[in-house]
Amino acid sequence: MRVHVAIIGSGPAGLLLGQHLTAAGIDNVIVEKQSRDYVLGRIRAGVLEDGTVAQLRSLGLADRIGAEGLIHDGVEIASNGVRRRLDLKRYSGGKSVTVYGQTEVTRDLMDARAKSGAATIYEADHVTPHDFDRSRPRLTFKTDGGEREIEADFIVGADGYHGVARASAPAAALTTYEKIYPFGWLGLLADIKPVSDELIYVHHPRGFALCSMRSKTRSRYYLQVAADADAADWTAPAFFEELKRRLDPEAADRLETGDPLEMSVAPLRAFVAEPLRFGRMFLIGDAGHIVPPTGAKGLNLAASDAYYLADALREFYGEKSSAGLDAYSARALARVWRSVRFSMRLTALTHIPPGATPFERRLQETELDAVFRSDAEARALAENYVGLPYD
Ligand code: RFL
Ligand code: PHB
Repeated sequence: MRVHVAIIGSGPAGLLLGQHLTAAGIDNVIVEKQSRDYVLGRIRAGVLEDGTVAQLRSLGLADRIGAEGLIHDGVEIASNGVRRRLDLKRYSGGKSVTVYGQTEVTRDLMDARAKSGAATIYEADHVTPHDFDRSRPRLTFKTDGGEREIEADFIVGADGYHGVARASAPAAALTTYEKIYPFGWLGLLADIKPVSDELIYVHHPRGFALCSMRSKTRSRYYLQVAADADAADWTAPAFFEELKRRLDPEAADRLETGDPLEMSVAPLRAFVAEPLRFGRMFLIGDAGHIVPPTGAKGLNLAASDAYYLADALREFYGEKSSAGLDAYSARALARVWRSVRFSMRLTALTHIPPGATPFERRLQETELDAVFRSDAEARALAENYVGLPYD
């Protein structure tokens, strides 16, 4: 098999890139380690920036997100027992975010891909990129049918943080930057009415909490827990009790409880690989970078990477110019670092690190209070939260 572009990974990054390429007449194949159902079963992001939604719309995926996505013009921030609303729309020059689950984005993209006839190979083992330092790279892998090989002009690693693409890059060509946080997030998904119409980010001496949602009847809640916490040590009643303790009395009173559909712990880390190109192999999404989830940026960065790389590949095939491909890594990384900055800052403002002193907590409260006292502070937060422009 020979294609223009072979993509490793059918998460949002790989699927979005695949749709852009198919729309431009650039043939591509996606090779994925897991099954379709496994990929769809992963509960992850929930908040989409305007730019991400605009991409989905431009690919003809406006219907379901238009009908089911929840447009949020603000978020609530609770600190020192007081919950206040940040008007995102007002402070970002009229932008909003859309609450629409990553599982739904993935499903829409998979359905569109199936309709377009573009190939996806699921349950591929030992996927390995070869010869991306030469003019004819290859992907090899194993399926039920035996050993397979795909020749391509380019390979794209959209295979997440633990993927094979970045791991295959020559060590001497790769620089990585990493911070691992000494805490994680315990997430719970349940079919209960969200405690508030908008998201609540909670700063509390017992630790950060986040009340998010997937729909008007499905809630997604998170608690800051120790880095080595095990979801199996938690029960749903214990989760809700702890969440109530971190919420203000009015929200705590309103909190509905219910049986969890999912409970899991996610570690918090920031990670950036530089560059995002190794010869004829490119990295997009979590394969190249991870941000702590506090800023809701991971999926949105996967989307901006996919957009930049699709742009560059269209230029390559359409105008026979490599300029876009040559610029891809720097262009994508500039936006990545800005989101790393924002996500780490919001994490530092809202989480209680082990051993934090009362002094540090009061300072966090004062910082969060400043958001509601200064238009400049409010604007800085809102502009980043709704999503920085694509340069
Ligand atoms: P994914 O989604 O990890 O997909 C990678 C795909 O590659 C496959 N794969 C392989 N395939 C073939 N061969 C191999 N050797 C392979 N190794 C891996 C995997 O099976 C998988 O299908 O990466 P992608 O596409 O880059 O997408 C990134 C996003 O998933 C991620 O950034 C977000 O989920 C992060 N994130 C959030 N982002 C947001 O923008 N907004 C949010 O509200 C938000 N909340 C979150 C989050 C991440 C979380 N966790 C669990 C870390 C909340 C949480 C709790
Ligand atoms: C989510 O709904 O999963 C979510 C929302 C906002 C975040 C992180 C995760 O900052």
